[in-house]
Parts: sequence; C-alpha cells; structure tokens
Amino acid sequence: MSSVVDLRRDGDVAVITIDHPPVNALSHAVRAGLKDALGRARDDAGASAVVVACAGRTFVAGADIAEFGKPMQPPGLGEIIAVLEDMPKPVVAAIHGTALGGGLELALGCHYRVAAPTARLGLPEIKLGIIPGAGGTQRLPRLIGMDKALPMILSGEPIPAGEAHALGLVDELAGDDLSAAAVAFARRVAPQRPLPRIRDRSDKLAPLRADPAKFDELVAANTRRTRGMHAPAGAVEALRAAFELPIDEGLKREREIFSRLVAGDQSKAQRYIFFAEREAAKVSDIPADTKPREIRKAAVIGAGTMGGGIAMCFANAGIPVTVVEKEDAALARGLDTIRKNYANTVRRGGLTQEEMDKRLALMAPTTDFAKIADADIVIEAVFETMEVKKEVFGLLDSIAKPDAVLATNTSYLDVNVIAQATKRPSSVLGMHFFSPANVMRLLEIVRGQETAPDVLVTAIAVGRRIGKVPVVVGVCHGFVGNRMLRARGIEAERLLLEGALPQDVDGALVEFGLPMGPFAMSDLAGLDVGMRSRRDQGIRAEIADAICDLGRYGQKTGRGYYIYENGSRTPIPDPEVEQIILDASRRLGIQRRSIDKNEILERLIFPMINEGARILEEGIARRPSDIDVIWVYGYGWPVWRGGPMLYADQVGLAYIRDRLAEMAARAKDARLEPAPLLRRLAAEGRGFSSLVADNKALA
Ligand code: 3H9
Repeated sequence: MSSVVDLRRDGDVAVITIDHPPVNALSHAVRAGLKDALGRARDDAGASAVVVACAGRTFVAGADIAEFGKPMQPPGLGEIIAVLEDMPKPVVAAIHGTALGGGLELALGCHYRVAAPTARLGLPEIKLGIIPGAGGTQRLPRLIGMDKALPMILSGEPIPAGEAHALGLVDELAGDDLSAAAVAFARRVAPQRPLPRIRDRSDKLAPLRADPAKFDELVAANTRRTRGMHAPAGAVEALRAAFELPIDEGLKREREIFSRLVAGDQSKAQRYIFFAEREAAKVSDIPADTKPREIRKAAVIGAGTMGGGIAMCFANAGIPVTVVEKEDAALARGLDTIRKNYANTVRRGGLTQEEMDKRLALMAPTTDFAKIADADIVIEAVFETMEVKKEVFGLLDSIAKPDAVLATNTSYLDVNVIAQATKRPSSVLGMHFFSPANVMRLLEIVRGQETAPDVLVTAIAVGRRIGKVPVVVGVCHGFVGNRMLRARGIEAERLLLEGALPQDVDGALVEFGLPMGPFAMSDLAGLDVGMRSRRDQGIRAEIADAICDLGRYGQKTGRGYYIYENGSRTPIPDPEVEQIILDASRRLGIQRRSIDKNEILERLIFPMINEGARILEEGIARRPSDIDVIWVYGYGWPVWRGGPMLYADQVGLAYIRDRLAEMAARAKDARLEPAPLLRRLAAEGRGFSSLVADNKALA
C-alpha cells in the first residue's frame, strides 16, 4: 500500500484518495501509488465504478514543480492517464479546491468530473514558462472547444466550477458533500457503455478543421502580452496540433514542446520565482506559532493616488475600509478617481456593475479622523515628508485601538523615526505598496527595530489576503526596490551626459524585457517627485533638474523626457530634450560618444546588482531571491529572466566585479566600487544563489 494514495470500497464503488499535503502535487510517490491503486480497482470484481478524490484542502494542484529539472522517475503522468482512459469501468474525478495543471489533466483522463461549487479548474503551466505536458492542450479543446480552451491555457487563469459546469468541463456540481455526490454519481453511471473518453471526441474541433483562420484570430487576440516569452508560442503550436493531428501524434508533439520548455532558462527562472515568492513571506527568527491579529476592518489615511489604490485593495478583498482625508474636496476627488477606476474595469468586462457597487459600499469616506477608532489596521498614505508623517502617527496613536496595526506607506523614509512618533512603536511597520496600488502585486513590508512579531505576521497575512506578494525588508533609505532604482537612475543620467538619448537608454531595457526604461518610468511617476526627493537630500541631477525647471513633469504635463500628444501615453522623442542634454554635456565639458546597447544595459543593471549586494550585506533583504521577487512584482523585471540577482549569477560575478571597477574608476564614484560581498563571492567563484535562505549565512 502507498502511504499517500489510499484505496477503499464504498459499497460497489472503489474510492481512491490522494493524501499528499500541502497541495497533493503529483510527486513520484503519488504517481506510483495512483498507478497501483488504479490497477487494483480495475481488477476488483466487486467494484463497478471508481472515484478519484483528494484529502486535505485541494484536489491535485499539479505536477510537483520541485521535481522538474531532475530525471523523471516512472510512471509518468501520461502513463497514468492512459491507464485511466482505458479503465473498463467508469472513473469519476471528485474535485474540490483547485484542480490545476497535471491535476486537471488527471481529471481530463477520467470519464466524468464532479466538482464542489467552490472549486477552481485551470492549466497555469504558462506561468511557469511551460505548457501542459500530460494532454491538457489536446483534451481541453476537444472537450470545451478551442475558443474557451485557448484563452485558459494562454492566460493560465483558472475558472470557477460553475463556469466549468456550463462549459461541460464539469459534469455535475456537488452539494455540501462532494464525496457522497461523487460516489452517487459513479453508481449512477456504472452501467454506462461505451465510456466517454475525451480522446474520442472531435465534434468541438470540426469547425476549426474547416476554417483554420479562426484559430489564427484566436491566437492574435490572446498573445498580445507575451513579448519575449517562449512558452506562449509553444502552447499555440501544441494547440494547433490538437485540430491538425490525430490525438496520439498531438500528445507526442505536446510532450516534445513541454520537454524543450522545461529544460530552458525561461522556465527555470519562472520556477525559481514561484518558490522565491513563497519564501519571501517567511521570517526565520519569528516563532512558528506566532498568530496574526484578526483583521476585520481597515482604514487608509489619504485618498490620493496611493491611498485610493490601497483602499481598493481592501474593498476588492471584501474588507470594509474607512478612507480619511483632511478636506471634503480632496476626499471627493479621491473617491471620484476610485469610482472611475472601477467603472473602467466594468467597461472592459473585468467586473460586474453589481460587484463594483458592492466594493464601493465597503468604503466609508470621511474627514473625521475619529472614525478610524474601530479599524484593526490603519495604513497611512499621506504626503511624503517626515514632519507630516510624524504628525499623522501622533494622531493615530491617540485614536486607534490598542491592538491596531499601524502601517506607513512611505517609500523612502525611516520607519523607526515614524514609529517613535507613537507610544507604541512595536505596533508600527511599513507597508510599501507600488503604484498603481490596486494593480501592482509587490508589497514591501518594512520591519522596524521594534516591530512586534505578531504585527509583522499580521501584515504578511493581510498582504496575501488582498492578493499581494509580501516581501519582508529592513529599514534604509528607499528600502530594497527604490534604493536599487536610484543606483540605476544615477547611471542613466550619466549615460545621457556621455552620449546616449532617453530613447536609447529606455530602448535597451525594453528590448531586455522590461515594460519601460528609467526615463519613460520617471515621466509616468511624475518628475516632480524625484525633484523634491533630490532637493530634500541636497542632490543635483544636471539633466533631470533642467527638464523640471521648464515645468515638464512628465505625462501629467504632456511633456517630460518625452512628449505625450493629446493625453496619449506613448512617449515621443523630443528635439528640445535632446538640446537640453547636448547643452548639459557641453556645460560639463563632456565629449559625447556613441554608446552601444550592451554598454547601456551593463551600466544600468550592474550598479543595481552592486546595490543589491550591499542590501544583502546590511541585512535589509534576507535572501537574494527576495530582491528578485521585488523586481519582478514591483518593477516589471521580466519573470522569465528571474530577477537581477539571478541574472547576476548567470552573467558571472567576476565579470560584473571587473566592469563595476572600471565604471567606478571612470566616473570617480565610490558607490560603483564592487561591494565587499560581490568581491568575496566572485573571488570564491560563487553566485548569490549559493547564499542560503537565512541572512545570518551572509556573515
Ligand atoms: C504541471 O502540472 C505540469 C503538467 O502539465 C505536466 C506534467 C507532466 N509543486 O501557494 P501556497 C507548495 S505544472 C510543488 O502557499 P495557497 C508551495 O511551494 C504545475 N510544490 O498555497 C508551498 O510550499 P511551502 C501546475 C507546490 O493555498 C505550499 O505548496 N500547477 C506546488 O496560497 C503551499 O502553496 C501550478 O502551477 C506544486 N505544484 O495556494 C499550481 N504547488 O509551504 C501551483 C504548491 O513550503 N500552485 N506547492 O512554501 C498554486 O498555484 C498554489 O500553490 C495553490 C495553493 C493555488 C495550489
């Protein structure tokens, strides 16, 4: 008997139960146990039908991702699905939680599927840089049609059981008791012959065979945001095989593409980020039994761009949120923006009007600070100066309930100083959202010197509940993301002075895979933000300041590093900016030269990596992979490249060290000198990934 797969009889129905926490992934033991149990159920003369179910919180959530890249031990999933399809008696999958990837493929190998109404079904492989490898691309379109299957496979997004039922992916929705419903269903279909096998279906694909151009239209509509990625093209090729080839050839084609992608660098990077994302929320020096405080109600101070976006995050997760502003006019403006944002989503079909109304009803706008008194968590998102922050936290301290979590959304300022404005610094931490806060998934959780363990754990739990990727970081100017961004920004301005133009610099990063470069990003954020921050620190930036002096603050003024015509977001190079740059070079006596793409990339990315090394040394980030998660989820670093620290390892630290040393000498900038950690690892022939998960290992 297998320790992870159980076989029992419920009257004349054999019930196979997979019990492999946490998510019943199809690791080798599960596959072997399943094959064995299926064989015995087949040979059991007393069993007239079979149910395949799972214990714990979910049906099989996929292949075991940790096994990819290692030699595959038989039996493979494809083999098990073949056994399922050939069973001489009906097999019914009983689905609860999430049937994902190999889990859904397993269910597609069964003759029938019964699901709990709360279940979700999907093929998320694309998010790991691969495609379904056990028949998903061949069976799903045969069952529900290409127009439904292709978007599911290319987006990787699961669908709810109700929708799956309407599409015929699920045969029956269970009531409260899934097991009983599945067994009853199995008993009902036990006499059914021939058994329905998806592989034998062709009705749904017939229209495509007659008119293959329809497929190209579907592809065009579903591959708009796949720049640079290999997996979407692989998925399209496999899906094309579904209607062009007989199923066994299609399965073979799918398998070849899967094997190629799983061995490629992109999927390796995406799997690395999958695990890194989950690691990032773990804090090793906090007792494992630390319980988060209960969050029933939230409050956000400030209804500006950030405050409004943060309030939306809570309302989207069904958490009531009080939104506080100083004056009625600002409050009305903030609420109006929130309403417009929701209305846009409704117009695009991403939300129903009813759902929008429900979310708005969860928001309680007010100018009365006292209304935060019953909030379990308060997030401050007011103007970014220390004096204002201190004043707000002093006020919060006098009103908030004793066990409320008090968070600041500051993107640069010292959280410890802010905490000292209260008499309860242990309740204070940073929750740094990224703009637009209702869209960007990164949440830097800034742990102050005195932040209590349960406050930290609460912030992480809330972050996950509102759909964010929380990463715990320490206190320093700009924390992890913005501090590294600053290192990149300094070098970007130098590149302009030495000979490049904004479009050259931005173009190199876009080609690398980022959604935009530093100058387009500054235009989007508003150049006045950076200008104020530089002024506060007494720093000058020759070109940025000259552009700001002309009142060119970026997209919001229609002009910045680029021109934006008629409210468009498309940056157009501007000869006036070019002149400003040429003048600046002349003023500083710099001989301009042509700078190639490779140099631009190295000079933008290597200083970031160097700053990342310092951040690790200082213990501001606890793992190199935390930094990578921050860049993927907060700054649009292409997930298929895995993040800057992984990239550093791929390039080789010795090379980066040498280039940095050259840059430091040329610019006479000590900040560019290779960080001690980078030097040490390079000298030892190691990469950042050799540093284990706990920051003490960096010592
Ligand atoms: C595939 O199936 C390929 C096939 O087509 C072809 C085969 C031939 N493997 O996310 P959570 C771990 S590709 C290994 O925090 P939640 C996870 O690391 C796969 N481990 O829970 C974490 O570990 P730890 C397609 C996995 O409740 C723990 O489980 N499937 C896997 O927030 C809890 O995870 C997917 O891509 C896995 N497949 O969310 C689904 N899944 O506690 C990936 C999870 O040590 N999984 N772990 O940090 C998910 O989307 C979410 O985990 C799920 C639960 C929604 C299931």
